[in-house]
Amino acid sequence: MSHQSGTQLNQHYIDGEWTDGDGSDTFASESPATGETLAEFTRGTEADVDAALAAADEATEEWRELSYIDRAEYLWEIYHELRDRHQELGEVVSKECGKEISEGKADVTEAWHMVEWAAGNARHPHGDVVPSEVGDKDAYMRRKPRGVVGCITPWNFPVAIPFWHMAIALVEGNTVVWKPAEQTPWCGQIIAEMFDDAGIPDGVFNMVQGFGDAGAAITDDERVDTVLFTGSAEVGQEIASKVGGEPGKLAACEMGGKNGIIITEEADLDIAVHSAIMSSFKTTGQRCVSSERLIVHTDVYDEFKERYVEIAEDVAVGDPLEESTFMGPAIEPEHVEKIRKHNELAEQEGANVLVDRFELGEDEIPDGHEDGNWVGPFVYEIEYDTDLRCLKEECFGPHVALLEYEGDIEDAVEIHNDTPYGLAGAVISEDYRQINYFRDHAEIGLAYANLPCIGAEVHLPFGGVKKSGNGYPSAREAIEAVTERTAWTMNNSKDIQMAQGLSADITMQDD
Ligand code: UN1
Repeated sequence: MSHQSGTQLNQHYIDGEWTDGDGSDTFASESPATGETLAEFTRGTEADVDAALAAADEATEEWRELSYIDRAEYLWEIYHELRDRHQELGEVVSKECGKEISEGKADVTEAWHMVEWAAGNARHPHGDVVPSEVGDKDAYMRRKPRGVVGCITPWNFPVAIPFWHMAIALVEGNTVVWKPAEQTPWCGQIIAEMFDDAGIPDGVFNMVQGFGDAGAAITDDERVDTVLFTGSAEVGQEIASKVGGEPGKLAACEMGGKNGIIITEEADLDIAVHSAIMSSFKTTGQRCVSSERLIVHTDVYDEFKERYVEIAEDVAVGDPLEESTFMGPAIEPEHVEKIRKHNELAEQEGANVLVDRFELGEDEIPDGHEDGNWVGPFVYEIEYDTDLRCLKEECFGPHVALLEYEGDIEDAVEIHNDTPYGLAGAVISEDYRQINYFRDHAEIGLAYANLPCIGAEVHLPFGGVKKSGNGYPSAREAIEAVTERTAWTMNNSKDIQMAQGLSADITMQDD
């Protein structure tokens, strides 16, 4: 059982030990739904990160000597614990990050799916047998762990995303230094306890609780070989550009989106409304795959608008632990302010506001939750213009633009692609030609047809293009970011024969 919540100060996990670390500052995990303190944590310093990196560095040699299958055994322990504690951990997720309970539990399910994928993959081939141009040569692609992997994870999937990063990094033979999001340290604590319970060797897994300064100390350190980051575009870009300047170091960053759904004149409007509501308001719009733009054909615009607005006016905001809740609170007061600014920006840019539940009525806020970070849907229509900031900047909240278009799917996709981001999107249509046009031309990493643009499964690549990512999505592709490839060629003959017709003759001066 976890020694989390309550008055006790929770610690870092470094080199197989729980430790207060070097600093004296502490911070609290606060419930977004009530404002109450859930637990207290020590705040990591550069010295703590230094100790964690030293431990991770030291542990690499022994860890990489284990077989894939032996490394995966530690993850299987965690897999079972995640499953056994599904309800309990789902509730912790909902309490700490405010997602309603089905989402809290889905976060834990997504975590064990990723652990299952990574640990199961230990028994699958990890390289290629490659034909050589020369008959007597054997050629292979082999993989080696990169070494120390620094993981920086966001609050909105506080159990799933840490495992996207760490399950794969560890099974592939790397050691890890992880900083959980400062908003969800309790989830971080429980995950660290699971690694401790699983008996993972000292130094292989390390967790430092803290803020951006601790994260920067991880990403800046030369002992880190790969940085895995999921979070905001601002921080991701900073990490990617800094790390890009350091030879031999790699950053795999997954960032946000300004995701769009196209609803064509051939759409089934039941599917359209359902998909759009899910994509806009699940997780209170705080998924990197949430949709903030609905691009709707003029022929179906009025009917879609009426049906969508009716639900957005009424969708249940409330206590995340109640099953009847659709939207929980926003993560923190600063984020409520950010959402307010985005709503105001849309109004300044000429939005016609259709739903404004930013300030919820007293009767909409559950009893005893008056200090929560409550926000409701904000829906507006605006004439598409490429210069509008409200159509380009990610709000990360329940803030949605309706854009009416005329013409064909080509016109809709042009509007769809007119953002600096490229993470997720959907097309709603009964016409396969329109669907396939979207599939082939939408500039995104996660594309859906007749579905919401949220809810990707873990064994698919997850990542975006343009400002949304730099090309190492989770699951199979994340292996590229945490391993080195070796081209291994071996001669079976006593003669040396070269590829490309290169002469292997050594000629002497008097030949
Ligand atoms: C995120 O939005 O930050 O596809 C991650 C999904 C989830 C992951 C979302 N599997 O909605």
